[in-house]
Amino acid sequence: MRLGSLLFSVAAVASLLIATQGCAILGGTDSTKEEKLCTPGAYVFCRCADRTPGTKLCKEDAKSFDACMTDDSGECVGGEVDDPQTNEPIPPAGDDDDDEVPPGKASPLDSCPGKSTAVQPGADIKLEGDTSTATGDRKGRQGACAVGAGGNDHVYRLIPSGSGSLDVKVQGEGGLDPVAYVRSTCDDEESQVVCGPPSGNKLAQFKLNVVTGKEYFLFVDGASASAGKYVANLKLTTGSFCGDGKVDTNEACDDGNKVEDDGCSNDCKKVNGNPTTGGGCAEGGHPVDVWTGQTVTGSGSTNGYGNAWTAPSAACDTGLTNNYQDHIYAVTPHATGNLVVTLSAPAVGTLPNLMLSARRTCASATPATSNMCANNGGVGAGETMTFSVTKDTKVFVGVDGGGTTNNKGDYSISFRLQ
Ligand SMILES: [Ca+2]
Ligand SMILES: [Ca+2]
Ligand SMILES: [Ca+2]
Ligand SMILES: [Ca+2]
Repeated sequence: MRLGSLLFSVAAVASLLIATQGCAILGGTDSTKEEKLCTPGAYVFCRCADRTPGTKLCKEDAKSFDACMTDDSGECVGGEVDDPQTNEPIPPAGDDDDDEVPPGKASPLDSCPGKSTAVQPGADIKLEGDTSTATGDRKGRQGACAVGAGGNDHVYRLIPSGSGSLDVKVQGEGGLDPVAYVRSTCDDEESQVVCGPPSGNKLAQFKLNVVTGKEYFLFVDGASASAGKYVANLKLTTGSFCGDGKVDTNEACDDGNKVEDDGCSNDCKKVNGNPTTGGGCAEGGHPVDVWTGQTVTGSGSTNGYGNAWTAPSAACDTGLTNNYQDHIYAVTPHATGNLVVTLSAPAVGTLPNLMLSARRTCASATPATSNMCANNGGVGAGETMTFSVTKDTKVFVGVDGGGTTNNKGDYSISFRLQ
């Protein structure tokens, strides 16, 4: 109410000034500027056509939003309408006092997607509740958190506005012996990503790497059907990690997932597998990042790809047409030096008669020099090539068929920058 009376009581000039600034920030009257509307991953206020207040998530582009959602009935009925509060940031949970649920209304804590909770880096977030009045019963996946079966629980929909390590501590009081777990999909037990098991001192805790803009569903549950009051403390410390989708120092790759052998391993160190990006220049090549003194290993196969390089290298295969299938790597060296690429036998079976070649431009073999090629051995023999690379300038490496027969198949490869 204080804001309302302020707006109506101050001088008209001041009101006009506030309004004008508001428009400039939102880009409403000055569409020539690329203004940021919001902080990616943060929640802002919105209002539904039926006047219910809601929240919506700012997307990566800082200009658009997910659908406006209400706490208790999901997506707005009839869409969203403008309101003086629209696009105002929502403070982190625990700062406001509107946690109380009107009589007769179900609490968002009791069902998926849970109570929307902004998680801002560096903020101490305190979530207090009592599961003895909860109505939903979920449990952790097989393992330490499966003891949540039978005890009612609360669910929070966490939206981090930074990437980094999220520290979660849930302290039980009275009868509650807490377990806490996080899922990536609220109503899918199998999507659990971390478990804070019960402990002797009624403290369930864990750390979890989170990515800005993604949603995480935190369950505060009771072991052995216990229920009661709890205090959950959350703190997000920003930082880079394997799985944040960005290649950091000493990472060979980072595809942001937890799938092995899809072209980037879970530890971000190996490039095993045959991703679609290895099929040719149009997809940009299978990404590999190399750092001084480090060797990146990979396993792969040319079986699943087409013949992207018909003349792999002018130096290697002068003027000849090459019909063999190939796998193209896009290698980013993080220092100027020499790149050593080695092809060797696969884990199972014999290395086919394959060759290595490299290009400075993916689509053209012309500028390649003679050392950007290795085609010396036959079936079972490895190949090695060493050539100069420039810091942050991509080079393309093709594993291709060599010789005169049907040359394709499985191999191991390594990239070393020295
Ligand atoms: Ca439960
Ligand atoms: Ca990373
Ligand atoms: Ca992966
Ligand atoms: Ca080829």
